[in-house]
Amino acid sequence: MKTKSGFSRRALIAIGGAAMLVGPALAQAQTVKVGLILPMTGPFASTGRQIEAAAKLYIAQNGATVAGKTIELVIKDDTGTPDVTRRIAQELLVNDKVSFLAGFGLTPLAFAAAPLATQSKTPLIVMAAATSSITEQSPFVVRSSFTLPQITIGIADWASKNGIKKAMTLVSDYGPGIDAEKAFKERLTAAGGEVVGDVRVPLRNPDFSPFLQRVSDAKPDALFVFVPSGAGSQFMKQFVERGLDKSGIKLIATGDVTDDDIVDSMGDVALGTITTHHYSAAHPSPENKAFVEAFRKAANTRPNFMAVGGWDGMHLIYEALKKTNGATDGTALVEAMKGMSWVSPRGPVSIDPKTRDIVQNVYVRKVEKVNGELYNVEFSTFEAVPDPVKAAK
Ligand code: VNL
Repeated sequence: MKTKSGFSRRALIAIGGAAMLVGPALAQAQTVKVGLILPMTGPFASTGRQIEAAAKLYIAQNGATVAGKTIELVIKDDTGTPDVTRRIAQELLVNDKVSFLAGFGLTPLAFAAAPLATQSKTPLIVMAAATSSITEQSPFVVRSSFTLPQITIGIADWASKNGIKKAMTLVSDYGPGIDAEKAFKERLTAAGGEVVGDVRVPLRNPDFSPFLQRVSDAKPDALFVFVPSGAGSQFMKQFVERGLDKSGIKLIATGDVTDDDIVDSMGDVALGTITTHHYSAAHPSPENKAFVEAFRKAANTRPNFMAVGGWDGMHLIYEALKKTNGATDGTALVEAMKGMSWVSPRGPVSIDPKTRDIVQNVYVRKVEKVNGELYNVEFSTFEAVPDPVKAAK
């Protein structure tokens, strides 16, 4: 029996059935999932909040569709615990079938997930963690944050050019701190300076005061500090409690210490602190002004360097998908990211095709008051700096 359309009823039922089978499969293929694993609770929750807000803002501003695919963020809280990161990454790969793993607030978390990226051939975008060796843990790791050696050599250069002969170092006792300590020491020593004392403090709940007493007694020209994003407030409080702000010992640091998220709440004791870093909310470019304004509207706070890592990580994902015409083969996506360059809110950046690390400007900054708020005001630039550890290999 023929229907009005000329097809037999049976044929129509067959076509309908096929459409029902193909329909959901097609709809699913149109969605590309990004598994965003972040510390949303615990001591590093500010990192998670900043990256989440930036990734959502990127999608809001650029649209959820790229190369015919709909981007869907699947956000998971790893609480900053490596075992949790690994389990979540596994679930995202197996159950959610994500095409990208992204986030990674701290070095041990990136290390925990990297083997899974290799096994599953999934791009893993490191938006925060900054130990040099992370990109060597898997050929599928691409980094949109920075490395500690990359930003530390600049402050060592600034120190030796500004009359600092004897310095002490204070770092968190894990990957990025050890990277920072080594880079600072090597660079200052090569320029004829000397590190006369070094200390490593625990990552969690550090008590800086016993060490700060030693610094006060030794009276070096400068104290160089690295602590991760968020921990700078506690450091600055104890620095003042020990009277070190009035000791004549110059405080120099990586920009992690005077993080935009907390610098204003540190108060005037932070004024004059010299740091080097790849991002300041006060970076004077039109791209950054637009970014800061939109971020403030969306998240009701100032973006910090974690936010910019999240923003540029999403940019990498979008641009790689454009290059593959929406194909989600992991190897092709990583290849597409290699050598990519763009203008970030932080300034011009590119992905080193050999190391998959980000090449970027490193700025020397001073904490100053701008319109009544404390900011890291940039006053000189080292251009297009690669990760120096891998550049030397
Ligand atoms: C790391 C490096 C984490 C720098 C940070 O903040 C940071 C890391 C949470 O690699 O663990 O500012």
